[in-house]
Amino acid sequence: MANTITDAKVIVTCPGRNFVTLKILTSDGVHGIGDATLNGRELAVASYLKDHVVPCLIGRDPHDIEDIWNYLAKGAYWRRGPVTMAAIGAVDTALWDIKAKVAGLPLYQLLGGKSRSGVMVYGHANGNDLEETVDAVGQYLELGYKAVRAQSGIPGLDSVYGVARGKLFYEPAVKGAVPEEQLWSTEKYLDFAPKLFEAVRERYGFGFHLLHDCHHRLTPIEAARLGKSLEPYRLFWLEDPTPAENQEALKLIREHTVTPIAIGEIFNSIHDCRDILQNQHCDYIRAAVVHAGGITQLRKIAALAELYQIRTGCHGATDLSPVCMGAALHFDLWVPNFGIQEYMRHSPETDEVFPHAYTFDDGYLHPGEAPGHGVDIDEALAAKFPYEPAYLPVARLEDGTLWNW
Ligand code: EZ4
Ligand code: CO
Repeated sequence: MANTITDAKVIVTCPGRNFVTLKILTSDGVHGIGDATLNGRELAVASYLKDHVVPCLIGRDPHDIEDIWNYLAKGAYWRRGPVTMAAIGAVDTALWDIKAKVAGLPLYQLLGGKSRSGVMVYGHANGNDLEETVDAVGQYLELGYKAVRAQSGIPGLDSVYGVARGKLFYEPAVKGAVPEEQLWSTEKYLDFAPKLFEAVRERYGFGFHLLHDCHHRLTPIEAARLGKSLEPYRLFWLEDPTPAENQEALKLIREHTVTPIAIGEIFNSIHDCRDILQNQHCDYIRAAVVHAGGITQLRKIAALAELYQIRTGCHGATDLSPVCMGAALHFDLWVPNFGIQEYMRHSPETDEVFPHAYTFDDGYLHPGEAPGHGVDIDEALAAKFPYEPAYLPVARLEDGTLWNW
């Protein structure tokens, strides 16, 4: 009898932070898993999967990945959007996992084999002030990282994106029934940022890649000014300089600075990327397996980017589960126009719930040689960590105006 999908389970677990995982079971006894986590909107994706997607999967051939993708993406009539695409991304990842397990091969072999021996990753250095952040960069270099992102507390601001609150593992979502509110000042930030990167290069030199995330906070002309002021420190990239709804903003930034631009972690469709890629308005595209509809769509995005020498730099924060990380590493090992992979270490509890084949060595991750994407879920352990409401913060300017977090 042909292999068919017999069941699919949606598992919500909170081993320190919330994750949504889809586990697809087949008549052959092979299962595949996919990440469906959408930070702060987890239960919406869980419902989308449970109530609207799983019933449509039962009885289908798990090998028909492209057809199932189109069935879910076009067949719903209501296209795109983060909830829909995270759900489709989870199905797609689980199906690629199944196909590779049935083939007895690590997923990267099905995509076209390896294009490199390891996946260069960047770590997140952060501190409450300039000194602490500069020290934190040094700690990552000691661990062997070839690339480090630096985010720092800013004089005059209480809490800033990217800075841990006394914890080893930075986690932007805050537990509670409603989002926390934080104050933001672009003036204070723009005054401080060049001093930070000057100090980092002065201390450690230029023998490693240095990255920074603006997290959608600036206006186009402010971003142009920042890019220009950071040119002497030769960043690998400046990420999300402006909110990406207005994609023309990148053109203005480009006219003023040669600091490379990375964008796309909140994109969920190839159509979000299309104009930016075709106009060469970024240097790195950050779309991720989970939020951009899985491997099936991500590789089309990468192929379009490749035409313009734009490279990939997949989002890899802690809210993207180890399942997404595993799948991303197979993609990264294969994709011809690979740039870099973000890597925020998960907590030990999360790593225990999601046993995985990927390993870190001297600044590079490797997806491992296990058949499939090499990541599984310990359901019994996952059940011990029930969902806890948590949200990304909301930002306001000092006069109370709502801003981009
Ligand atoms: O704030 O993933 O580059 N990384 C980031 C992340 C995002 C979170 C949001 O859920 O911008 O830290
Ligand atoms: Co970012």
